[in-house]
Amino acid sequence: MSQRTLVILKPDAVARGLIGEIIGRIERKAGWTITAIELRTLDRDTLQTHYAEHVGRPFYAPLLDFMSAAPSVVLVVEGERVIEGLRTLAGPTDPIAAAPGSIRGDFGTIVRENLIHASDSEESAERELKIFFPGLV
Ligand code: RTP
Ligand code: MG
Repeated sequence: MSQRTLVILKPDAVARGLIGEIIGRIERKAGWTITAIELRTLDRDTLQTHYAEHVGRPFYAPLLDFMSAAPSVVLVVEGERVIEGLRTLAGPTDPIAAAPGSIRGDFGTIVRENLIHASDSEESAERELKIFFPGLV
């Protein structure tokens, strides 16, 4: 089943010079295509909408500070079961719990600065793609 997902290479990935490495891993996966890509500093309004599910959690304010402080790379990736596949490629939220071979497992440091966001379900992908790429049909 071909799907579309929203991926964000977070400010730590850009600052550490890891975007080529991460994009390379996505490109090497057979059958997946990057159909949009942009370097973008995310504003707080956009991030509040994106992270609405986390309002009130203790990590919410520092997460918004981190995500708005420097440029990210936002991408649309299309392909076979790409939503589940990108979550697998990223690894679990906490880099210490993430297995080597996953992006977070190989390069992650602390839980907030975990390099990559990928939509976690079809519903999230649909919602998030509209937030970051409203012109997409
Ligand atoms: P994401 O939404 O960024 O793809 O990551 P995720 O689903 O694996 O994690 P989620 O639970 O949705 O959390 C969103 C982001 O918030 C930061 N976070 N910090 N305890 C903490 O300090 C903490 N917990 C989460 C991470 O940047 C996480 O990716
Ligand atoms: Mg999430």
